[in-house]
Amino acid sequence: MSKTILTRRTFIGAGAAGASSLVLGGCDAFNFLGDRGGSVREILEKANDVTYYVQRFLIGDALAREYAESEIRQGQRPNGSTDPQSAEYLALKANDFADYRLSVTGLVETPKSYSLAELRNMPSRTQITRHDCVEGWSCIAKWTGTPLSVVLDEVKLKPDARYIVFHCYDNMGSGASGPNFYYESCDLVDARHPQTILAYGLNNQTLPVPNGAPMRVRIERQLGYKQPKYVHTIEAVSSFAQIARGKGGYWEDRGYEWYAGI
Ligand SMILES: Nc1nc2c(c(=O)[nH]1)N[C@H]1C(S)=C(S)[C@@H](COP(=O)(O)O)O[C@H]1N2
Ligand SMILES: [Mo]
Repeated sequence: MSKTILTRRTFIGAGAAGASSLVLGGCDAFNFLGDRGGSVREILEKANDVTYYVQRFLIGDALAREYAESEIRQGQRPNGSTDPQSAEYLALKANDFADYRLSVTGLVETPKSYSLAELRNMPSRTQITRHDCVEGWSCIAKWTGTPLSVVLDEVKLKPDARYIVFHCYDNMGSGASGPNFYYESCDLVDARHPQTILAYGLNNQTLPVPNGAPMRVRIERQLGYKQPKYVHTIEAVSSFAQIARGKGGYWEDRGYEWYAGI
């Protein structure tokens, strides 16, 4: 038997390192550390692309680990926005989200909108997973929701759809160009992944406001900031160029990686 035992993680690490050194293998491969200009950013973005392709190739459709009920040790720690103040959100909350509708728009054959009751009556999936925030904490929690794939099958994506964008109710702060609402996105592999759900339940309860009521998305193979809360619209797009600053997410627009695979 082979004495070289590669775990999947070290294998991915080796693959990513090899591929990254191909990207950085030009004559200025070792200059970038001292580079103060935009090229560091470009190199990091290319590295993110490489991570994305290497992970997609090696991991494919693997499931994120699921846990036992007994491994849930505390409530899901609320982070980021925990109490959105937009007028629209406050009005919905005042009526216990009875008037909430999730809109599905963009590059779809049949745009649709769903009430919470409609979402709850569709097929559901419950999973106990670990949420990892870039800030260095994690939480195991039980999430219940409608698989995004079920909704995508109903609205039928057009052939040019490449990404799914999630638009949220919370304004992260207004700037010169107006409010900056939280948003996120994923590719179609993650969108159709069996653990990608439109979650309305947390730890056997209705999803509470601090964790994204009435609906937040779980994309279990990615980091915490890829789990949008307070989602009102799902939009199928061919590129992010026209959305906010064009990087595919609120934090991505501020330098975080778009592909945040765990
Ligand atoms: N709409 C919205 N979604 C969001 C955020 C946010 O500020 N607004 N924060 C993100 C981050 S950084 C994390 S770690 C998780 C926190 O989810 P939780 O509050 O349920 O723990 O939500 C993510 N989704
Ligand atoms: Mo986070």
